[in-house]
Amino acid sequence: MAKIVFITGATSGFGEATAIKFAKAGYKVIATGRRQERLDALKAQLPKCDIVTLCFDVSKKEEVFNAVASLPEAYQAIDILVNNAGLALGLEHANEASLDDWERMIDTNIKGLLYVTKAVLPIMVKRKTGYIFNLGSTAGSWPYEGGNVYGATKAFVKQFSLNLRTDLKGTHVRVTNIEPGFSLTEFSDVRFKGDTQKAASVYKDTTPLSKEDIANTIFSLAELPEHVNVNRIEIMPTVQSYAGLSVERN
Ligand code: NDP
Ligand code: 8X3
Repeated sequence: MAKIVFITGATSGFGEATAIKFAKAGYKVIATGRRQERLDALKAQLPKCDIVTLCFDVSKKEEVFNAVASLPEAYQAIDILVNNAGLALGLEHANEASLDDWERMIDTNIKGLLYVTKAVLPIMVKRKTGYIFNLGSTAGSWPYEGGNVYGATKAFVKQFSLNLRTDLKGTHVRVTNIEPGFSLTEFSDVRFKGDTQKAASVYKDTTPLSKEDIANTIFSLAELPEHVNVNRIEIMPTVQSYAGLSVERN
């Protein structure tokens, strides 16, 4: 029987590429996001695949629980959850950053991920099988200027993933925190609020990870035998490496 994978943020970037990867491999895919037209386009480009779509905002608790409850019976036994929906807003230093932006990142990256997990986890625990992928980031481990709240939300995702894994002992539900570095998606368009020139400059003259690199990683982990759990995986493009600490000079 085909496994069922539920993906948040499947309208773009990692989530979209992950939906395509699993759908082409014969999984039943539940693709979700706020932009229905993108979800329709995804389904239309894969006419031979088994895809259902759900349009909801992960930061709205009721929408999340109603969406999961609305799944047709044939899609209810979710095997894999990819908690991918998320965003960064702004790159200003903390004293100049927008409090509204901070709240939206917390509402989406932290609270949204928790709502979806809470809605789906009982299905997995009841069936004593499942796999949850959370999209963390290198920003959850490595500070950078302007990463203030975005990085803090991803540090939350990392520690929540590890704690979740700990709580799930005995349930056969696996958890992996996926921690990508520098990757080309719509992430920077969103971060710089539609300033496409600024967003494009982030990826100029270098080779970031592609959305398919992350989709392939998630797919490979999902195909590992059930007795194997990769707890965290940090992935960078070869062009990216660790920076030094900064020093103020007179
Ligand atoms: P994209 O902007 O390309 O995709 C983000 C996805 O999240 C979209 O499908 C968007 O869908 C969805 N989304 C955002 N807010 C909400 C919301 N409130 N409710 C439902 N869906 C939402 O970015 P990426 O693919 O790069 O980002 C995916 C994840 O990967 C994020 O969690 C991001 O933080 C993380 N990440 C990204 C990295 C990068 O450099 N690109 C590196 C490390 C981690 P819609 O707008 O239709 O709702
Ligand atoms: C995205 C990677 O370095 O832009 O999570 O924060 S970074």
